[in-house]
Amino acid sequence: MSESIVLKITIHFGVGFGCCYGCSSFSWVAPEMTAKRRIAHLDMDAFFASVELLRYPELKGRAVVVGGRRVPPPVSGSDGGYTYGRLGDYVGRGVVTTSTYEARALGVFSGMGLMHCARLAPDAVLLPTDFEAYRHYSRLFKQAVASVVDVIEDRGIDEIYLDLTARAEPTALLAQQIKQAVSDATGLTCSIGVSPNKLLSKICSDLDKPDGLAILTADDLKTRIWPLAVSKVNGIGPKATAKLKGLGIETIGELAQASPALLLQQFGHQYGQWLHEAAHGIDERPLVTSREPKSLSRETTFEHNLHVRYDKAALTQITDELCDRVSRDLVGKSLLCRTVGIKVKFADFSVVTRDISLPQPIQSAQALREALADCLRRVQWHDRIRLLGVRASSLVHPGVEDQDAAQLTFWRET
Ligand code: TTP
Ligand code: MG
Ligand code: MG
Repeated sequence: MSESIVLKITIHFGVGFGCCYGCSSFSWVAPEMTAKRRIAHLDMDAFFASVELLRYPELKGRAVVVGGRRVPPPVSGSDGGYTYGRLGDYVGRGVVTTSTYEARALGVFSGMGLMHCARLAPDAVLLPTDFEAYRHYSRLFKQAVASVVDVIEDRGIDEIYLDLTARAEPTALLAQQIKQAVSDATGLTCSIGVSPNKLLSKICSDLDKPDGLAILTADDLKTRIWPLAVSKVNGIGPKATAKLKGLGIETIGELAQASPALLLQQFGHQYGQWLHEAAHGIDERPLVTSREPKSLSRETTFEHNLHVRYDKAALTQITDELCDRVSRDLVGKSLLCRTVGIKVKFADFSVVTRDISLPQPIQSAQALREALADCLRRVQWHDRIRLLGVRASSLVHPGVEDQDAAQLTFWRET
């Protein structure tokens, strides 16, 4: 880059950035699940509803639904007892945030409209949400687990990943210790799945709920995982599930048998590869226990100020190189970006930035260049240029964006 004198690399960090996708080397030939790690996924059972039952223990064993927007709390009587709201009396557009397993037996699940559920389970108790209480119990259970295990990835209000690889204890014993610690600290139950990686452990923690423990070895993949629906894989959201169904693929086993060429053609290189690996139980992502970047950027200050028209060739070369570098940074960190931005500093030291948010996350230099072209068109070139920068933000790990987006949408609705 002859024209530039300073190349600045900026990485902005944020705490606790989601989950990570370790860029496992991909092979189309006989991929195999490796068994060298012991990763656990712990998920609290009917979390919000279970916290409510701690407050109203007499509701234990009953169908209880938590949700809605303006649901009144139970009314306490002079005898110290409570009068609870009845789901059948609910009128409004609210949705179920969660429900007890007794309510699930009647067909009431997270995300369903409360009025629809009122017809399924009219006598169920309806309680309002109390996020402060859920956050309190979330902190308590995480502290309890941290007293037993020290490698923990926080994955949200009611779930964590644990790395048990270095522990000497047998898996079942260790898992029981963790469950006991959670129960002692909170009075709540949780379910744990243990397998060689995060992808399978996340599926496993759901296999034996509530109060479950599922331990999966590489040999169990075909018998316990392949019969499950593809939507059980974290990262195969409703859109991908529907598209796979259109291709005649409904179970994880069918996905594993699907031709890799077909997956690449239908879902693109990156997601197609990931689908194939996921179905074969391959996932080398490490636990993310530290800070992760929020954005990556590269910028260049020129030796001489450049003119947008007369120095077009040099400017094109510089932006191409910046895109190459940002792309390499993304690849190196196993990240994709949903937003691409340009920074232009003019000779008069004024700074202009423009960004574009993309429908699909990208990583390649070519895709960055195309996004950047859109940003550049929106810059008013009022002076010679002193500096150019390229920034990638809204960073995501491949394969997880579908479900996380769905979850976020729902959080906003409740
Ligand atoms: P989940 O762990 O998905 O569900 P759960 O703990 O209620 O039940 P399970 O025993 O099957 O794990 O979610 C944890 C909490 O997050 C849940 O209690 C309520 C809340 N939640 C939402 O707000 N929106 C959602 O879409 C879901 C699924 C859960
Ligand atoms: Mg849960
Ligand atoms: Mg959960």
